[in-house]
Amino acid sequence: MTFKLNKIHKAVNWNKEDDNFTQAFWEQNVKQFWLPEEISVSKDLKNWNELSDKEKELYKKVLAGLTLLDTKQGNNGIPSMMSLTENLQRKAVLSFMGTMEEIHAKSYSSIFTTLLSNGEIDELFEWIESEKTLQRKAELILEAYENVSDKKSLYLSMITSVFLESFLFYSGFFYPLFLAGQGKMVASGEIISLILRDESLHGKYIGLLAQEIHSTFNENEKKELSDRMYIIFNNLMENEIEYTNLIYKDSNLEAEVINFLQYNANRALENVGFEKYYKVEAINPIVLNGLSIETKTHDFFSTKGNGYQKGIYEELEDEDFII
Ligand code: MN3
Ligand code: MN3
Repeated sequence: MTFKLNKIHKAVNWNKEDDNFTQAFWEQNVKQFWLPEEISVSKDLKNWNELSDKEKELYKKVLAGLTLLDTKQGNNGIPSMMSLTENLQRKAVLSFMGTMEEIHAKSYSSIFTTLLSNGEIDELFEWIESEKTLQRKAELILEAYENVSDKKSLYLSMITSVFLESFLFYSGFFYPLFLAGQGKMVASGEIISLILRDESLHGKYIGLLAQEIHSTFNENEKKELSDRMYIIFNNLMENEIEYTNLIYKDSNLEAEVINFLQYNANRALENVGFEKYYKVEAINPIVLNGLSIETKTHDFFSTKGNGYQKGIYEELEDEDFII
């Protein structure tokens, strides 16, 4: 059979390093692998029944909002970035991260199925579809993810991904961290901590890829892209504040959550090589404690929750990612 090849098809070769950080990220991602089935959420049932209706309502809603974000990240964000990434080791890291997004999305359902009735779960998923600030957030993100056709749009898609993972998630993470820090809903809080640990790795990796692309643009292009980045940033923040004020109303926590969002928005900008944007107040120490990798489970990176230890993992440090 004669056959004309359209191009040369390459196979991924892990025997040499394509760059000096991707293999380290692969290893760390794989070490962090976890499944929701490893954490027994039923321990939270007693606690759950002691929460007020308003507290339950808020808890359900933050997890529902997070479910939508992880769904979009797994189904749209990662695939769109993968499609324009040429390097095969990098594609593999992104693919693994995409799988983790699906595991994150599924882990919220494992919390719901333990705590809620089928009717309540259906209602919650209907709420996701009817809540305008959530739907708008998804649209703003998809606008970047679905229009990836060249280097500039790939860059903006990566920036948006870092905003989602290092900033938008935190309006949702706040409340589980706040409760777990007071000894409430601790098992569900462990799931959130595992997700947060993954997102922090993802934000760093995609931030590095974005910075590498950024370095290839000329000054005019950099200016144009930074203007477009801040438009995306401000649109997302404006919507996030509206969302936060809505779901956290009656909790008296709105201002603290918005401050926490701004703190994480600064970290997201740093991940992509930009200066901090907000001057923030001190973060609630209960929540900050949940964020810290050194505290909570003593060695945050070596355990999978209180009393659960699958393997001995090396602690992830910023120095691991100096390129
Ligand atoms: Mn995720
Ligand atoms: Mn992620």
